[in-house]
Amino acid sequence: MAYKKLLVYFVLPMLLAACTSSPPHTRISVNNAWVRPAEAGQNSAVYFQIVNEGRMGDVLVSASSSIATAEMHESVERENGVMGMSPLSSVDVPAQSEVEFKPGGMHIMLINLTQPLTADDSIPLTLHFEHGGKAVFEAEVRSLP
Ligand SMILES: [Cu+2]
Repeated sequence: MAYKKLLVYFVLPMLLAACTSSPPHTRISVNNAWVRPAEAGQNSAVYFQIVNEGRMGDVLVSASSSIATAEMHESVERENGVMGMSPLSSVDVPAQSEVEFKPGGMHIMLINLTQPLTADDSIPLTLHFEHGGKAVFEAEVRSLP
């Protein structure tokens, strides 16, 4: 009798937890993605917000695109006041937070586009996270400032 109670109260909940807690450590979504228009052979920049509604932080480790080389960049002001860009090796996305990629800040640089980006088109992009796997989304081509 005591053994059966133990099974119900301890072993079953543990089994259920093991089944339901598999992959999603993090709940990541990518919103409002847009990319600047550009000609084939040129570069462009992608902007978006990453929202992590999960209880665990995650780390953006890379980006990839089927139509260009994709790098994570941050715009920085150099000592002489000229704006430049630095590559980022990773970007922290803490639990319950929103991280914004925006003009003048972080962006995904698309280098040497294999096709032109024309207003109202959209292009696929993939972000790779340390824990949450990858997020695949579309960025709309927009000529915003
Ligand atoms: Cu850049």
